[in-house]
Amino acid sequence: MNKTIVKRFALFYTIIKAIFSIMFKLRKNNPASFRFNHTYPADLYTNSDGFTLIELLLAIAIISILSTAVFLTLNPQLLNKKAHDSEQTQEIQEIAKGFDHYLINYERYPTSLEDMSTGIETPVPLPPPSVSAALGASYGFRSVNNIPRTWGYYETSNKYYVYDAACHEFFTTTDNPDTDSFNCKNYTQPPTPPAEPPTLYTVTGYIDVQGRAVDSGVFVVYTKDGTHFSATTASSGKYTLQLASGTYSVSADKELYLQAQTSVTVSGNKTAPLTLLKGGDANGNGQIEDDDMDIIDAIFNKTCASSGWDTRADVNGDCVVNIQDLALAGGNYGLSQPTSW
Ligand SMILES: [Ca+2]
Ligand SMILES: [Ca+2]
Repeated sequence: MNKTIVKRFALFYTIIKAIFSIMFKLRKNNPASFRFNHTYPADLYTNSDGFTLIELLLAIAIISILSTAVFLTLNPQLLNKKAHDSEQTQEIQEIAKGFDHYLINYERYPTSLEDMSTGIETPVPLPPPSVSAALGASYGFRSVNNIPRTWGYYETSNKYYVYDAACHEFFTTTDNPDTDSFNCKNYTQPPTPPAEPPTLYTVTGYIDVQGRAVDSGVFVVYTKDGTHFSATTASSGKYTLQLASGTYSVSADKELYLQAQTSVTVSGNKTAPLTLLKGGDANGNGQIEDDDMDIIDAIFNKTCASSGWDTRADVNGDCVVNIQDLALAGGNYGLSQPTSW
């Protein structure tokens, strides 16, 4: 029981005791002063074995006044509410212990009903269908004062404690969720530790550009999970990338050449397989056909200094369109991209 209440009862008892003590003394010293009517027969008020009627009435009146005062002071409604809040707080603390266990075991607070069911040492029972229906769903979104919240629940003493996963806040479904909400500041989700950076491996590869002594300018792209990693070849045709382990789809592109594709699995430092880019796609449409042959034919034997020069016809990039360009395109005639690696 509340200490203040005990003190008040003790005070109340002391006052009553003092009143009776005074009454006894007064009566003993001057019995006549406590008699209401001196015309009463002597045996009605001279009896010294007990109290007279007026004494009892006086005592009852004083007790009533004091009782009312004490009753009003104690305010049973407020006491009931305090007891109710105390009970809720105790239960919440029990739940909180469960959450602390969860934190210790999983290094985070639960964020869903499943988490709560599996993470708290005492399994959380599922609510009866009537409660599920009242709440709207087993868990999910619920509007509290038009504010949507995610929530779970915890059943105890036939009450359902709603757990707001968004701010890790508890409140009861039987009370006003806002006025009886419990501050969740002690349940702030710890920040997610930064992910360990993946180990990177050096991937080296070479691209051979058909018909050219210098193999630079090939755009190589490794793609995994929608993320692209690219490099451009040096004059030797070499490219280097730093990549995490995994399987990548790989493409190599160069103007006038057909795109080559393959896939490469990285699990350590490695050299990717060599490929040969096949040339002759003068019009850049991804296949080598009559149109490309016509573009080469149109300026056959011209150099890059000639009037009417067309870079598209110089497949091997040596500043002259001759039999070598025609042979490259002719040799690849009919191919289309992507070519195999
Ligand atoms: Ca073409
Ligand atoms: Ca050429």
